[in-house]
Amino acid sequence: APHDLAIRGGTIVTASDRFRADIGVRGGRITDIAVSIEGAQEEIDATGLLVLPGGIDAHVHLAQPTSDGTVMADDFESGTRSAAAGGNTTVLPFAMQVKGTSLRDCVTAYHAKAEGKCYTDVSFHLIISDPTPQVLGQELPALVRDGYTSFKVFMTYDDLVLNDAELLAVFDVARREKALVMVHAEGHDAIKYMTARLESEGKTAPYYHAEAHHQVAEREATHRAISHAQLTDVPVMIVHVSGRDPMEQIQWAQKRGMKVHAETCPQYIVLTRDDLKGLNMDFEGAKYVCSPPPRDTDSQAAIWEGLRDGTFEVFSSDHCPFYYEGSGDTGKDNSRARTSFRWVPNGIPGVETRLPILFSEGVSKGRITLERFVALTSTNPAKLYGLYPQKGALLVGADADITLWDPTKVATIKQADLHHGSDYTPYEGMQITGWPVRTILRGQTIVQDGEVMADPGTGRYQTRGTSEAIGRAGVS
Ligand code: DUC
Ligand code: ZN
Ligand code: ZN
Ligand code: ZN
Repeated sequence: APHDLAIRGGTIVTASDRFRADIGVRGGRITDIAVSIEGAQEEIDATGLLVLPGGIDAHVHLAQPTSDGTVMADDFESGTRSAAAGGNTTVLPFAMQVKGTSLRDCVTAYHAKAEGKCYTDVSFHLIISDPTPQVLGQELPALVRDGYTSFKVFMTYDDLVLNDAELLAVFDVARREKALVMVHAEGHDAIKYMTARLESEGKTAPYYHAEAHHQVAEREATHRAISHAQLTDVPVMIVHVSGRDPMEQIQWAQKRGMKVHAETCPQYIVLTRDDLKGLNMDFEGAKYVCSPPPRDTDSQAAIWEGLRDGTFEVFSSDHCPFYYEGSGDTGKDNSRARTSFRWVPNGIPGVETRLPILFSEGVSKGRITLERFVALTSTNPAKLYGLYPQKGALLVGADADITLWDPTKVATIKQADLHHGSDYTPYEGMQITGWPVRTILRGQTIVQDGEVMADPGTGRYQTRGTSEAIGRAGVS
């Protein structure tokens, strides 16, 4: 047979179009997209299903060490298994520089952790925590040229925060080397002030994390990041935007033609700060502690508007999984965290539920179109992070990374059904319409109906090109 694989009878959806066609695959790549194609060794009947470019989750944390003894609940094996089960074919975790160490050595260490473990393709963003002259002058430029074309900086956290001079210096390297900077925009001093004040008032339950990480602190930092980007003349990606106030700063910049891109996440459309109250202002609320925290229903409505109107180009999970219980003091529920929200690890799992949540709440409920869903979850991340058109597109010559989606399948999110390492999901009990039924990586089925069909090591590392935020081509 001329093809290794034929997918017949489905509805192909791209970032701009939908149509009925068959897909032919050979050697891991799409060779044909036509009304009807010749025979294949493996035939898949996709009648009644949507045929989507595989999900690309551009923001996940796997196997990152923490400085406080807590442990990340996913390594590259469980994290990419969970991603694949959730309809993703590529994930972009972070290779984090530990202060006082070489960035290159840190990157090498993450490759060792990922080697032979991944079910999906992977590529690393860098996290710059120690912008020494050596890092800015040699290591970072060399790494960008080696295909690590994006990096994240933090405006808060004692271990990671950069001051304004350091932010400007890193942005300047991004401009010179044509890399995309991702910014965690929350103001460190404002958070420290709020944390101390709340603690002095005896307000230590996990809920108060949401007050300490105030939206005003996010708004201020977002504007500051935008100003630094304007001065250095560099495009930026503001990640995990949580609410109306920071979003308005982004729109302010975009209206003036500044090169400001933005990402949001599932927790900002389906959770609110009230979830951090747990059952009765108790420790259960720790299950929802992430940064920035979920806001309120007004912010949820604003985020939906931004997902529709293009303010947001990327929808990622910010999968940052911790155990709730864990063993000993390694989970969210650890002895220090019981004394104050300030010690609750910041992050929630979500790589497997990202696509179902956006599909169900967005497409099934008529808030966004199918094409927008594909743009936000696959095509735009590929373009903005230098993977397009090999990834993020159903085009002849592209990798055959394909997710078959049943738009009518009704499901309830349950921890017992998920493939991640964490011992809970913040989305327990959520009703979903629309679920991925088959995930295909370079022509090979890696998950079918929730069952893992491939071996770890099937996923490969992907060197990336320059972001389209920097070149001339646009994103949709
Ligand atoms: N930032 C992230 O991107 N993820 C989890 C925690 C954080 O602060
Ligand atoms: Zn052919
Ligand atoms: Zn962050
Ligand atoms: Zn994150």
